[in-house]
Amino acid sequence: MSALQKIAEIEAEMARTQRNKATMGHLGLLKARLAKLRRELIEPKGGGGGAGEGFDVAKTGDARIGFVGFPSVGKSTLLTNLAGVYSEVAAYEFTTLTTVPGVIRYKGAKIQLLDLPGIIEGAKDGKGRGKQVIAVARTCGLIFIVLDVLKPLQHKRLIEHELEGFGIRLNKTPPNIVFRKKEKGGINLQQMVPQSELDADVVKTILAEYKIHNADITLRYDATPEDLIDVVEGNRVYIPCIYVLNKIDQISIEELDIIHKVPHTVPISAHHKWNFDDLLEKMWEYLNLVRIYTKPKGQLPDYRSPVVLRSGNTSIEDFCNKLHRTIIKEFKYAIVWGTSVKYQPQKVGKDHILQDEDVVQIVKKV
Ligand SMILES: Nc1nc2c(ncn2[C@@H]2O[C@H](COP(=O)(O)OP(=O)(O)OP(=O)(O)O)[C@@H](O)[C@H]2O)c(=O)[nH]1
Ligand SMILES: [Mg+2]
Repeated sequence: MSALQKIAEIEAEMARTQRNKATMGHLGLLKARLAKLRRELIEPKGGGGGAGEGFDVAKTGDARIGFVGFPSVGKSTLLTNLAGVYSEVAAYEFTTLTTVPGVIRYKGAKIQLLDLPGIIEGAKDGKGRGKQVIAVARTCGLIFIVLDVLKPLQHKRLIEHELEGFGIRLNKTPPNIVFRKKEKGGINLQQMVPQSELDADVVKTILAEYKIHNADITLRYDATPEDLIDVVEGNRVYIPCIYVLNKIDQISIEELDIIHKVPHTVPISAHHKWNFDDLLEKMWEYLNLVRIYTKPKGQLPDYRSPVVLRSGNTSIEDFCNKLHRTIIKEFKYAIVWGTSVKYQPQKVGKDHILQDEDVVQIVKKV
């Protein structure tokens, strides 16, 4: 039986199984088996050809955004009208057959936009070219899920499901679960809060499926079996996501009002270039980038071309490495102006954490 058939079988069994206390353990086991089979599909055994082969393009700029959606929702129209790059637009489906990159400059940062081919249902299980598309999406700092406003919610769920199946977690933070494998001592489960699903038996069943019989696990919130499986699998990527609701020229103001309230969404018309300002602003917010201005000694700061860092990687050392990899070797201290320091300016070491729009002058050893 192929992995795909096995997946279908397990999904059918899960659908048949009633959810109650008695079946919790069995369902947990099925979920773990499903996760393992999905991983097999993503990383085929025997090496040769990464999943994204042929679809990925060179990374450029400070961040990368992938456009994911069903065919004909307007991804190529959006790229063309936002970045001024030509990507073929047509009324038929699967117009775009490979990744088309574009670049925009926003607030001094260079942002790479990737127009990806349309995906179809079942991509996560290896159907169509969706597998390659989603593999590229995994490498993005932000995902735009582009939806046709006339069928947004149904499509939204399907695409989320596809991305989830590929180990992508949207607008989520990694589960706050401590998981440590050990040599011996059995399964030691600590529940800091009452658990509605993960009792000791369910946890043991799931871990046994991974042949893990000795481990410390701490659950600090009411976690789900899926959360535990994510932590055990360990290869999940957590990516922010904006739902871009396209073609709003086709609906009424009243309908727009309702749609506007869905979290993480921006309604636009790619064709008419409506509401691009909002989209760019939200994009900037979700990318969570930090701009640092350099100040050569005795000169004014260079406000035109900031060094752009990702939040979470904004130490002076990260800043130096982004400038040039040898700088850190000659580094003595840095002088910083801005919100990250108490005194203006202040002398700091390489571990100091910078904030957006700080000004930095590096002093080298002589
Ligand atoms: N009414 C309306 N039509 C649009 C809008 N944006 C795109 N379209 C139309 O939708 C159709 C599909 O647009 P594309 O940009 O090719 O869609 P796509 O998502 O790239 O499609 P694939 O490459 O096949 O995945 C074209 O006929 C576009 O003119 C919009 O804002 N309003
Ligand atoms: Mg297209």
